[in-house]
Amino acid sequence: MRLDVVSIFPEYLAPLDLSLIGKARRDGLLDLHVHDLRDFAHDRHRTVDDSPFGGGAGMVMKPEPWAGALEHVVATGASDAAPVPHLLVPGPGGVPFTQAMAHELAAEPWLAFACGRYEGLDERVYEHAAERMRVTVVSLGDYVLNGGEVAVLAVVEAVARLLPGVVGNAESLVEESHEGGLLEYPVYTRPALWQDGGTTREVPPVLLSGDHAAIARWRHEQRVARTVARRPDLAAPAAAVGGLDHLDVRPAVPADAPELLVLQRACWMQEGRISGSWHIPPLEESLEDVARGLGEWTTWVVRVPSLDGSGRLVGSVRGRVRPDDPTVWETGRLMVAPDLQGRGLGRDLLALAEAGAPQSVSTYWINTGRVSEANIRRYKRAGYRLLPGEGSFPGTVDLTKRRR
Ligand code: JD8
Repeated sequence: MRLDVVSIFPEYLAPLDLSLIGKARRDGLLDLHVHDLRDFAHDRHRTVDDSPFGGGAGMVMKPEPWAGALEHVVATGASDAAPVPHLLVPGPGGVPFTQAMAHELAAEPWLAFACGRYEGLDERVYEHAAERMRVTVVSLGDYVLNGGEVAVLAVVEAVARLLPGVVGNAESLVEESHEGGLLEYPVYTRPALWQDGGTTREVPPVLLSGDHAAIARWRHEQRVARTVARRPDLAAPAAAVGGLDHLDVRPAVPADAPELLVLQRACWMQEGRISGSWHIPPLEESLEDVARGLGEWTTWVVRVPSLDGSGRLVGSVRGRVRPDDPTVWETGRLMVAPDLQGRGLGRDLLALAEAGAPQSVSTYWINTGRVSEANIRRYKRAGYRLLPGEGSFPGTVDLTKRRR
């Protein structure tokens, strides 16, 4: 991978000579070039900034030196594989830099970085560059730095360490924070018993057990617990990755009714939109209807793990023996929060509901909108057979499955 960095403080990028990145450069895994912007300011004082049009504090970076610098980068780095670089311009208003973006950038042959200073670059520099190459304004985080160099150091390190051969043991890349959405687990090394002054500090015994399955389970639980405690914003998607196993599943209680009403309204909007009718029970039911339903059906709720059980309600399903036929188990209100769909939670919830059926049951029954092709495909994949004709409610179809 080729990297070009343009800055008025090229020495700021010296840390990229050190450690793994420095070694990767010496091993030819990384072709990094740092350029001084002032080399492209041709006046006696090599001026790169000027006062802002419209007034205001600070100075703005002039466009001409940037145009010259970018022209030089393209001229010296172009190849058939990559005639122009992907230009990344750090800025507090940019797209948040994430591990996912790091993976995307690590797949590219050539990245260039424009390090701004002062109040930023003349806006026409972005227009000029965008006419010649892909431009992404990227932010390191929601705080203000004095320039782009620190962001470039972070982005280059996060991207370069994903390149094959840069980090010796690639396996260690897998279990890191933000890989798979969970934070990292706690780590320990010798001594197993640390005499810390008057305190003897132990290592969790499971780590000394040699039971790799138990160690893996403990480490995953630690990752979920840390994520829930420190980054609840990451918890839901992360916890949902492994289906229901890492989510908080429990029988519903009356206090769940309000959140259930909200979730069912959100989940049936899709069916209402594609069926062209909002007259669907889950969309018309009142809070009282939902609360009454909790008394008539066995209902499960799924929450994001939290320290006090008040994690976000992200899924639910209910089941009951058909009032007039004890051999039939009806499953209903199977719902997964829209932002967490597509991770297998629906499949797991259906299995959970079926597992709740008493011995008398020999047939599973479920109903969905005639237009809900995705649901019908999902239930067929789960072994259900579509019954011909109109379902038990207008505009719906019934599906059944023999209990094995
Ligand atoms: C580039 C100039 C300073 C910013 C006036 C302070 C990134 N996460 C981030 N925070 N700040 C930056 C960043 C700041 C920069 C430049 C990146 C170029 N400044 C400016 C606007 C307000 N001064 C950043 N990535």
